Amino acid sequence: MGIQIEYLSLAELKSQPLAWQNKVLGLVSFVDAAGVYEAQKINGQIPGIFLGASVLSGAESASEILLSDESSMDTKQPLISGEQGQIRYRCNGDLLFGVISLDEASELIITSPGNPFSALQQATEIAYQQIFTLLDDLGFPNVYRFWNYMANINGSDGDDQQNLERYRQFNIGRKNVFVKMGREHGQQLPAACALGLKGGPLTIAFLAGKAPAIAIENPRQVKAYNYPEQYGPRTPSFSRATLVHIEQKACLFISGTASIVGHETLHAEDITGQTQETLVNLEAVVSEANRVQGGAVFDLSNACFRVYVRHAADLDSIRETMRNHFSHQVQAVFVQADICREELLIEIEATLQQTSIAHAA
Ligand code: 3EB
Repeated sequence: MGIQIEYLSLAELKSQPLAWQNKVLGLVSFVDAAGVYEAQKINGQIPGIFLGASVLSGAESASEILLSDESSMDTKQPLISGEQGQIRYRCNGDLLFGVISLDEASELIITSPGNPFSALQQATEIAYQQIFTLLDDLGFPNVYRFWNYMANINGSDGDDQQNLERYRQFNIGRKNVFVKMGREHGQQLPAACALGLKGGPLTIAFLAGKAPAIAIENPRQVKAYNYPEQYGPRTPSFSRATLVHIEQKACLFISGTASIVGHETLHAEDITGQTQETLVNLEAVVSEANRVQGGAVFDLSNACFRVYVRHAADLDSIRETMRNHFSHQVQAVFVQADICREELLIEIEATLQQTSIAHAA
């Protein structure tokens, strides 16, 4: 069964008929902190994350929704919803979407004074261990995309022995599980994003499937899993995008993309420079995906962008830079979030569906 990706406002999401909700594999949605509780009541059956992140603009596409595609033949089969450990998931015959939230004060986490492992590292390990166990149990071996959100991503809460930045603690936990569970295949890591929110538990969403995925890298950037040690003792386990063919339709899941060339952050304190560099990186990832695909099936200018903005005051500059780049208004949601390097002011992600069947391989 195929996949279809839609973008809706929270109000539209709430007003969809049950028949529509029954096709939803899952969703990632931004809601002002005050709205999170209300949003969570939308449908207990749909695994979704409602992130308390201020929507600065583009609320009409604040929810990214992954639907099981109706146009395929075997659509009569209902989706299966389930829970395992702290995970809630939904799947069809080919795809599984799941979410897990772990409070760092959870009883699953040991915070005795002698424990050298920070609460965030432990939460990360528990979450990823549960995710890979579920995927092994249910037979969805390939992860296409991870969404990672955590509080205070640039802080160092003193909980860690070396007083590491929390994003680096997260990277240690993630890498430990990838290695332990045989998922650190170098070239074939999933696409991902990792953002900081004002508060809340470690929250991870994931999309996995039976079809293999092709990891896409950005020729302008060092592979993140090969970053030098200056960015932390363990490198981030993700690739720049994953290309996957689901029911003959090509999909490109583009990771959080920022103003990094080689491994270095460029344009510190320059929001226009960072936005331009990020767009060049996004274009480079899309060209690389089209090269691997063997045809121009992906077009960045048709995307719905998820734009993470560190300083709300930068919104207008970012929008202007994007308008200049694309020479037309693009669909985008802008949310306030912290990026995983202190100097980064912006990160952009997108999911692309192939624009033309004619060019398909
Ligand atoms: C970068 O390119 C920016 O740790 O999963 C982007 C996307 C970034 C995903 C992750 C980090 C992650 O290194 C940061």
